[in-house]
Formats: sequence, C-alpha cells, structure tokens
Amino acid sequence: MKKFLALALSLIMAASLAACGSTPSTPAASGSGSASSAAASGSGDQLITVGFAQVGHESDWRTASTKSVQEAFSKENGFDLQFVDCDNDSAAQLEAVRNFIEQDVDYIVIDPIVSTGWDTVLTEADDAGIPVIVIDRTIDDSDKYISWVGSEFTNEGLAAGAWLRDYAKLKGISELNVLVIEGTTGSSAQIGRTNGFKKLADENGWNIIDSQSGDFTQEGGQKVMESYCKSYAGKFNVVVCQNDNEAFGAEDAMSAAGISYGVGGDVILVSFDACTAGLTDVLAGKINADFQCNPLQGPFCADIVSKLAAGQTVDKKTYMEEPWYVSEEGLTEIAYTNNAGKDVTEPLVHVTQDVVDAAY
Ligand code: GYE
Repeated sequence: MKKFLALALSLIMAASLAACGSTPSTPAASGSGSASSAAASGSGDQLITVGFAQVGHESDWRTASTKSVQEAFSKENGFDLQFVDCDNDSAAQLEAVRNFIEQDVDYIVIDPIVSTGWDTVLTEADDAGIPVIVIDRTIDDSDKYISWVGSEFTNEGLAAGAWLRDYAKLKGISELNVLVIEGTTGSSAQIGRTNGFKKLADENGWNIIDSQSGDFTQEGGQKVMESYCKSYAGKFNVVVCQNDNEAFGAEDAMSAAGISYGVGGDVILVSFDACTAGLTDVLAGKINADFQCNPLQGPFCADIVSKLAAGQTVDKKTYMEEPWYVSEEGLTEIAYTNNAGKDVTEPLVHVTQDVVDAAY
C-alpha cells in the first residue's frame, strides 16, 4: 500500500504544511470508530502496519499514553501495531525507527525522547516512502514528518507561573524561593515547561535557587529532592516538579526531612500531568496545583493515519485541550500571554472526587 501512496502523500504533505494549530474536536477519547472505517476504506481488507517507537515506561502519563495508542491501533480498527518501548534511550529509539524502515511498515509513529537529532533518520524514512507521524513531544530539528499531535508545553509552564503569581498574591507571600525538578533533559516537555515557568519567574523577580533533572520518574524526583533538602533546608518555599511522578518522590523526600508542603504547608508544591494519582494528591491538599498534559492521543493519531491511508489531507499540528487543576477554591481563573503571544484567560478547575474519578 505504501508504494502507490508515496506520491499522493507527498502532495498531502505539501498541503498539510500550510495547515497548523488545529484543536482536536473528533475523534473523542473513544474515537476508534472513525479510525476503523477510514482504515478499512484505505486498505481493503488488509491491516495497515504501524511501528510505534514509544519513549519508555517512566511515568503514569506514559502508561496511559501507551494504552491509548495500543487501543486505537487495534486489529479491530484495521491496524497491525508494532510497539517498541525505547526505555528512555535515544540511541535505542533511532534504532527502533530504522528497524521499522527495514521492515517496510506502512507508517511510523514516534514519541521523540529528545527534540533534536532526527533529521537523518527522518530523511531515511522519507526516502523509503514511509510517512512519519509524531505524537506528544516535538521534533525541533526536522520537518520531515507529516503531522504531530500533542501538547503546548510552554503554555503549561506559563500557566503554572501565572497561577503561582496570583496564588502568592492571594496568600500575601511576597518572596518566592523556588526549586525546580525538571523532566528528561532535552525533551520538548522539559524545555517548554522550564522556559514557560522561567518567563513568569523573571517577570516577577522570583529566585529560582536550583533546577535539576529528575528524569520524569518518582525515583529521580525523590533523589533530587533529598539533595535539595540537604542543601537548601529552610531556604525554599516553592517546589515545581515537571510531572506527577517526580512530585510523589519529592513529597516522600520532604516528609522524610520534616518539611511540610501543600495546602497550609511551608512549601507550595506544583506539578504537571494531572494523572489520577496526581489529582488524588491535589484533592488531599498535598499538591497545590497540577497542570494537565493529556496523554489520550491514540485516537487522534489513528485518525491521522486513517485519513492518510484514505488519501485525505491532515493538519500539520493538533493540540490537545488541557485544563489546569487546583486544590483550593480561592482563584477561579488565570490570565497570561500564551506562547503564541495571545492574551488568554483560562479557568482553574477546583478538584473534587468527581474530577479524580474522571481522570486518566
Ligand atoms: O509529562 C511525563 C512523561 O512527554 C508529556 O513524559 C510527556 C511527559 C510527561 O514521562 O510524565
């Protein structure tokens, strides 16, 4: 199927380059129906073969992402999915993609561990006539892919900063001394969240005492926080963890060091992802605010592949919709200038048990 679609796809690619910035409407989280019918119409009775090079299994977010992709690319939906867990190893991820090219799969889906180093292998895929779709994290040094679906990480960081600015004002806290536990160095999620938050920190004169990577894992978050507690005891009142799993590790380290955090504590704890366990901690007042990153991208990705298989045009970029969650009721919205330079006002969702129950 790939062979005769190659020409059509280069035309589609050219058309899709013009489109960008769409927000997903369909498919919904369970949007396998449209993927199924489009896949079937694109390939007769044959399954579409898809190779997926996943980042790894480092977090609750990642587990939900893998499940979402595997469910959307099921046999019933017309796909034969080859899944590779790259265990957070960039070299292994490049090798996985090269293996997919060797196997002559119909489509390759990549969630890039880091945002650079991609142009050579994407050129190889292009030369082999295999379309590449990128999900979640971005590729920033090559445009040789058809489409991307994921999150605006810089906006997540900006929103976290805007919330902290307003929360500190509400609570009468005039001096903010911040410790950041970053995600995997060089991933677009780490880069965007770091830069977005730093912009607000600079604007408001906050002191970022230290910023180290916890590699998006609970163990990593705990280790970094243990060392922060030793080095900076009594000197910080904000901890920003770039995902929930790091926040769980940071909580354990602060508890062990006798440092109180969350609502009514000495340290404001901020997190990203808003998975079920993260929102459970927001409900319990352990995490003050959690900025969602939505991992349920599988149906959108399958829909893109199905459309390509049916010879249809796809958008170059699709952004997931993501709410911001808070533990207390005091603030109901935040206003900030987003990464596109637009002034936005967005609601803050106060977490209740219903919100936790509805989480991923
Ligand atoms: O925030 C983190 C995961 O790429 C957005 O990766 C994703 C991040 C997510 O390990 O939990």
